[in-house]
Amino acid sequence: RRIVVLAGGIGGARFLRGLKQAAPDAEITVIGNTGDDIHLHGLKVCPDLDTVMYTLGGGIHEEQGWGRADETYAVKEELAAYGVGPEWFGLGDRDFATHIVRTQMIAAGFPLSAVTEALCDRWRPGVRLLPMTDDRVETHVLVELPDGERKAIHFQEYWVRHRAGLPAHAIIPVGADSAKPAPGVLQAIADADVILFPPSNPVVSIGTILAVPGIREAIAEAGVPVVGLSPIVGGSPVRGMADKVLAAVGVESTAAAVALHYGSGLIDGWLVDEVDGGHVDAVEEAGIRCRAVPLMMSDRDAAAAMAAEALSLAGEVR
Ligand code: GDP
Ligand code: FO1
Ligand code: CA
Repeated sequence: RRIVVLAGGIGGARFLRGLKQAAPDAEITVIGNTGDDIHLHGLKVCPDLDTVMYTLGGGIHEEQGWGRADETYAVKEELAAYGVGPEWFGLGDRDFATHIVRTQMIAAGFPLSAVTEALCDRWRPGVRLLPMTDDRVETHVLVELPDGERKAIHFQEYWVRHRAGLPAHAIIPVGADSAKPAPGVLQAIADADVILFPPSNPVVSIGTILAVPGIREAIAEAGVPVVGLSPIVGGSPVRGMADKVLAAVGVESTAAAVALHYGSGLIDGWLVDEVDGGHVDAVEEAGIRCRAVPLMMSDRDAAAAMAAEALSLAGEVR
């Protein structure tokens, strides 16, 4: 069975770990968000691709959910001693090596998809990890500063530096409209038996992947079940500040509103958490098959049970 998963960082990675356990024989292709990517110290950093690669490859800092286990920050401290920031972004020593290899290969002419494959030769994530595009796409956020001025800042500055604490008026995936899906992306979608949207951020993770021309259309035309899982439980994100970016695109932070935001033209099935059982009817009325099941990825088994529910729902639609 061929499964395609659109993934951001933590929510996507932990779900994928469960999916691998629930469907050990499946051929899983992951289309990863690269809108979070940022250039720092001349290096290209791909937080979501790395989170998936490290989580599935056993190198992730488990509690933090991003970055490497057993990390140290000597390089960051030395840079700071030169007055070189940003001080608000924590690049660790072990992680730096990944960005050095990536940047070196890109400078040598390799596309990001080939670089990601090379990095995965070390980590062996057990899935085929494809960036959504080889082209440069950077999510920017139109924020309002305390003096009332509006300006667009990089998503990482909004998310990590300001903790999504500035009023956000728009989310702009800069470069997406002229980006092309990376090699293999459209083919994987066309060949899929099931397409899954893990409980990743609907706006800045899955929304950005869908903003690459051709990807949304390919999913709609694949003619296979598309099932998503809600990242919103009980009216709030399980982790992070997804409610802030949902508000910026005019979507309420409820499990039902996120399903309707994707819409019945895109998804056929939707899982909400048990506490959101009251939202099932609203989702079904919109033409999306919906079930309430436990959606907290407290451990690998819980994530695997969620993946099994998603595959079971996929078997019921279409
Ligand atoms: P990021 O790129 O690291 O922000 O990760 P993703 O975009 O893949 O996922 C972020 C989303 O995962 C957040 O909006 C969380 O609400 C959601 N999330 C994290 N852990 C869980 C969980 O255990 N259950 C559910 N349902 N959602 C989760
Ligand atoms: N998140 C933080 O909250 N603070 C950090 O200092 C930070 C550094 C960092 C370095 C590499 C990396 O791959 C991810 C990192 N993240 C950090 C997480 C990440 O940038 C964001 O949580 C996601 O991009 C949001 O989706
Ligand atoms: Ca992300």
